[in-house]
Amino acid sequence: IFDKNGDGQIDREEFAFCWNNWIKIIVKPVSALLVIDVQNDFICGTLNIRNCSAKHNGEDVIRPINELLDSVEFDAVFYSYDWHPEDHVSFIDNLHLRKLHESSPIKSEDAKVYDTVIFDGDPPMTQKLWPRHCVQNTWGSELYKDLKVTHNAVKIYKGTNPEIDSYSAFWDNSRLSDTKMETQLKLRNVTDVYVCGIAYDFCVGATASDALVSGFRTILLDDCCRGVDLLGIEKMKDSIVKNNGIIVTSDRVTDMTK
Ligand code: VGL
Ligand code: ZN
Repeated sequence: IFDKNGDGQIDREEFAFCWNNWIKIIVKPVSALLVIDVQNDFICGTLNIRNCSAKHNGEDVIRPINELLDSVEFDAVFYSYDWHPEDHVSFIDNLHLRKLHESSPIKSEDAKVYDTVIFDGDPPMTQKLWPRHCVQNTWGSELYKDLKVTHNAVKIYKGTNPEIDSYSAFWDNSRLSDTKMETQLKLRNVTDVYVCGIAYDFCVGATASDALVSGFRTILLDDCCRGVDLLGIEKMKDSIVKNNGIIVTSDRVTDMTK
């Protein structure tokens, strides 16, 4: 089935047949779609990714994600929220609240948005500085209005500790506390996670990486992601593939289940 014509392509129709009649029955995949941080601030608010170097439009993820939700029956759908308190460490306008470590490459008075600094602490902590975004219970942290939210939605909140940033929807960046994402996935016997959302090179990539570490079959939906920096996106994709993740466009998922 896998390469009948010797052209590196699989026979789609035959694969779909085998998938539905054999593979699914033997492997018993339980699927979850992880929709990462599809929130106002990243699409049209204070951290609008259009202002970042890749010049991506976050709104582009809405149509393919909604199509996926309409055509594929995921066993679970998770929506993560970047969910920061007012005094969060990642906000550039909170820089005056904390002390930088002497090894920080950039001093407080010179720091600009998107710079990386090192905060004082034990151990000292590297942090990229972002505009104030996704403050808890504000418009900016709400999901974008056109995104479909399913009846079986599980909501995951991250970045709630003012002192620690959290890109991954599983763990904070210092790996001190988890969000219950893994617990909630395991509770539902999920084996396969499909990951999409914003920002590809930050929260989406970090979530996919952690999903692989936790042993989930991990499928990144390339056309359902938008990011900050083109080189960052390429590096993130390389790292996901090196760690046995799969990157496909969403039509590969919708086709297979028709
Ligand atoms: C994110 C930057 C800061 C993201 C969150 O969701 O990718 N990026 N906080
Ligand atoms: Zn954030």
